[in-house]
Amino acid sequence: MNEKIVVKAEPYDFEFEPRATALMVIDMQNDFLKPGGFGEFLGNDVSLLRRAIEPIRNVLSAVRGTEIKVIHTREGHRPDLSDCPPSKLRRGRLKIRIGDEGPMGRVLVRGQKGHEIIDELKPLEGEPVIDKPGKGSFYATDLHLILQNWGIKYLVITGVTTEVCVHTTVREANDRGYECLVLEDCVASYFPEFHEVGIKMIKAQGGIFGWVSDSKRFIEAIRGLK
Ligand code: TIU
Repeated sequence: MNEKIVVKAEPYDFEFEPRATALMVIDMQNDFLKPGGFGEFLGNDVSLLRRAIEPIRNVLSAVRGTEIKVIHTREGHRPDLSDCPPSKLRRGRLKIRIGDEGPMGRVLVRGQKGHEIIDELKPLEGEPVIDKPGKGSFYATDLHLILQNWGIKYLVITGVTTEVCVHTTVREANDRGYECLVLEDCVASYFPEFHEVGIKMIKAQGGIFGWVSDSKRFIEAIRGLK
């Protein structure tokens, strides 16, 4: 479908072509959402992120079967940690660090239980999963190449955490010319005040980084695509 769809959003309506749009689900991994993972070892209450799960599930089921593409990301490292900057390893003076053995296997290491996407949001066949060593989804990954090959111009952004991996990804995407729509109830932070301000920062100044809407308004807008 070449027609544009309009979603109610701030700072003003977001218009997009479904065939040039990808839904991104960022870092919905056990390591960030479950006790005994990296998020908890950083000193956080991981239960605060669970509020995003159901809205993301609803958006995924509305999008699957339409022309809108789905792409997932995971933050983590090679088992030999050769792609983990020493600064990231040292940061926080943690008792259990990246690469150490924890209740869900080695922390933030690819192939381990903690690194996997949570059961509720498992990717389907044909939905690429981007493994990223940093906070941004574009840094040191083939995300941009995949999006270019697909002809993507618009990104609908969900995942965790609002002010860390979501924000970094939105900033990277914005500088690369993508139009980003962040669904407020589909992103979450360990710090509710950072979430609130992070969302405000995206849509301030005429949408300096992009647009903000929510799962209900987005699902309403794409009703009829299937
Ligand atoms: N995915 C992501 O946001 N990684 C983080 O480390 N987030 C924190 O908020 N710590």
